[in-house]
Amino acid sequence: MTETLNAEKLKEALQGLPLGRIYFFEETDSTNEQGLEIAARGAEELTLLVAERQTAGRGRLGRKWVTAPGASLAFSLILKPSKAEISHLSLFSLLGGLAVCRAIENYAQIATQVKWPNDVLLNGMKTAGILAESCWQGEQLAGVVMGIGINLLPGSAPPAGEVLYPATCLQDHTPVKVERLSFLRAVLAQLIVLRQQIMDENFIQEYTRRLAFVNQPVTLNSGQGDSWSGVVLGVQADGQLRLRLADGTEASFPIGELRLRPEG
Ligand code: BT5
Repeated sequence: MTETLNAEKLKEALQGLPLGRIYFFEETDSTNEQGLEIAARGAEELTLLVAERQTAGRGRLGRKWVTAPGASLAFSLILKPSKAEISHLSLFSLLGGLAVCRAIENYAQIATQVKWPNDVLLNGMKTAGILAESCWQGEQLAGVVMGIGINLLPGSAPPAGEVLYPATCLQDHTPVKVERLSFLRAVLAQLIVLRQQIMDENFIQEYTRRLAFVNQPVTLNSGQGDSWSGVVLGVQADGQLRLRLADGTEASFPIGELRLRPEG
């Protein structure tokens, strides 16, 4: 029996977290789309948008994100970075992935990995994806909309033919009974705590400890047909991925328009 979400249950489950306004949608196009609109109108810090169904859930580079009502979590959190945080904006992309990793580890006592920049893997399969989008008004950053989609319960991971990379759901990896609302609370609590550490050295170290494919060959593809192959060395302080290329040189790649694939 899947538990349905509603605004009251959400508010109750998230009580005590320092959130701004909470929006619940039975159905919407995309919580990120709605979040960008709300951010543009001037949102409260840590405004949360949660949807049971998304008709136009999106990933990076215009890709689609699939949400299974009753079994997934799809939400967006509006963060309003301070001046100091704005100089570390690229790390906001990594923040969501790391928060989901930590939440899974605490909730289910299992190991996680991040596929750069921010896909969360369980046993080599994708269980969560993050889409961080900035809302600019001229020179001013009105907010970062951190969209998170997580496959939690059976039936939430799309079948192999529908995804670019094997997908899984958390419940398939743990005997702990996964419950969507308590898991949502766990992720948000981690996000709020980790955000305070985003400018500490330890933040990128913690991320690197979970980095998938270290010392393994991967290919990075841009949306425009360029690709680079190399062995993963790690990530830099600003979140860029470091590869050793075939000619022996090292190169770093910014978070953004690149997609990583393991080779073989
Ligand atoms: C992501 O993009 O992984 C970011 C996904 C962010 C989704 C959240 S849900 C709440 C908020 N509102 C939104 O509209 N979006 C955010 P990317 O790395 O580009 O991966 C997209 C690819 O993942 C797709 O092309 C599919 O191959 C695959 N995919 C789609 N749905 C999936 C799922 N439920 N589980 C695993 N893989 C999936």
